[in-house]
Amino acid sequence: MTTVIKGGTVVTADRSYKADVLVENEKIIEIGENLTGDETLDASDAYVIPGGIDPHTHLEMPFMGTTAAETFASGTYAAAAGGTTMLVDFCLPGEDGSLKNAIEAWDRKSKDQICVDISYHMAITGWNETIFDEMKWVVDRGVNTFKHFMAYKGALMVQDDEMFASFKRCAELGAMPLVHAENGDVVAELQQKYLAEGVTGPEGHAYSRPPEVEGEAANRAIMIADAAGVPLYIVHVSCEQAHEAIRRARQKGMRVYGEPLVQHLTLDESEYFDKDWDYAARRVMSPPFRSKLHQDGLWNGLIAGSLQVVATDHCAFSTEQKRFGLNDFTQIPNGTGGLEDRLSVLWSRGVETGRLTPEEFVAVTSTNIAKILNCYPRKGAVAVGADADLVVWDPKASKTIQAATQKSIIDYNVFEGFEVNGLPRYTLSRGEVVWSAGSNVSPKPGRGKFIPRPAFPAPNQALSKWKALTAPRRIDRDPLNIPSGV
Ligand code: DUC
Ligand code: ZN
Ligand code: ZN
Ligand code: ZN
Repeated sequence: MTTVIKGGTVVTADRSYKADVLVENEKIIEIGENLTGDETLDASDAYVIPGGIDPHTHLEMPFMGTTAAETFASGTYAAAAGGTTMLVDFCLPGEDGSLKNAIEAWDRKSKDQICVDISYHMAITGWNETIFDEMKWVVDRGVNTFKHFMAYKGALMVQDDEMFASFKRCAELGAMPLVHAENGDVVAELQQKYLAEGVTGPEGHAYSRPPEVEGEAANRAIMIADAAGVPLYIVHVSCEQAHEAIRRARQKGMRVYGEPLVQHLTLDESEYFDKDWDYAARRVMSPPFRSKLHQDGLWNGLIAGSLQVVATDHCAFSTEQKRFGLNDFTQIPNGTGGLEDRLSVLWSRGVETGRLTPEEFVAVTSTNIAKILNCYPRKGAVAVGADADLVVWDPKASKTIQAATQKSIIDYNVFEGFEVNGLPRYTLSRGEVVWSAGSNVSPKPGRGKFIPRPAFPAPNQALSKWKALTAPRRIDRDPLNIPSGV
């Protein structure tokens, strides 16, 4: 069975051109003019883009005494409805601390529920020899990224020595560390200060996590990565202090990546002040929303290339769960959603406003992260041989975002009331239509696959030029040994 996507404009990270796209056996088999297939999908007046990749989600993750309410089933269906065909979810070790058990637990939870493809990042929340050993098992299992929380003191936070040890291990294994950059010690002290002053509401969350704590941690992580000789990916960059650290590091030849969230690009700190409690608490996430000045900086970073990826950190809690923190903002489960709306909000606020070109939109929502995470061009590409994860993107379709009509099972939406233009007409996951506007396609839970991402084929290079001259080169990996498939 072949499917042809007909009459559209293909948009890649490089260029746009009129072409039909032919799909068979989950892959793109031809791109050209006047193609025919057994089944035809109409792409006239629309763009054909690679399916969105959201590299930052927390589905059903146990966190802050509860569990994120978005399930693998609802989260992946919401993703498909919004044009996202792959998620990278954070796998968190349980009480036994085992990375292997954590991956197996995530497999068990996700396997029968996912309707688009997923991959994992593994969280490192402590340090010992078992973790050192298990990291190799994790990489061999197809997870080449390890996340480190520099905040959440007393829970997930790692110390600098632990982070340095883990970063060095990443370098050995051809893996890449990720960091949540906030100085957890300073945050913990500021939280106590505001509580002692009687600030108990959601605004205390924003006060206790100022941009300085993020900038300090970003700088520290960059320097530790440099010392360990490993690239670094900084998640949810929300402020100029962190952005500036990334910009400077990149300018010095360090391989450092920055990921702003669509929430930070479009919502600001006024969401926390003079609002009713539920409204503000639903928007409590870390880092908090910032001022317009920081927001402009993030947009500029996407344009300049100092920030490469737009994600969501989808970690969604119900209003009832948010109320655990009714008398104490430090107990409000941290997290917001965005999975379903990332593409349409970014298109409306980014492309329609003239800030981003359609090609840049494709780069920051799909292609760049596929390259950074080593799954390109299987994912993130409209190219012969790539997985047929494709979206027929209708730039004229519009809607008002409403929790009442979303696929996400959360009882609110932080973008409620946003008027957006640009919606998927069809979403295809490995050639299968998993979303079709106006008709009720519901993809089969469990049809999604786990996508292994092998260790980085090129040697991990020391970040600073000085060390690159003297550091031993990895010789156990052939840089031309490209993984099979595409
Ligand atoms: N920030 C959040 O808001 N939620 C999940 C984890 C995180 O770092
Ligand atoms: Zn050992
Ligand atoms: Zn985080
Ligand atoms: Zn996160």
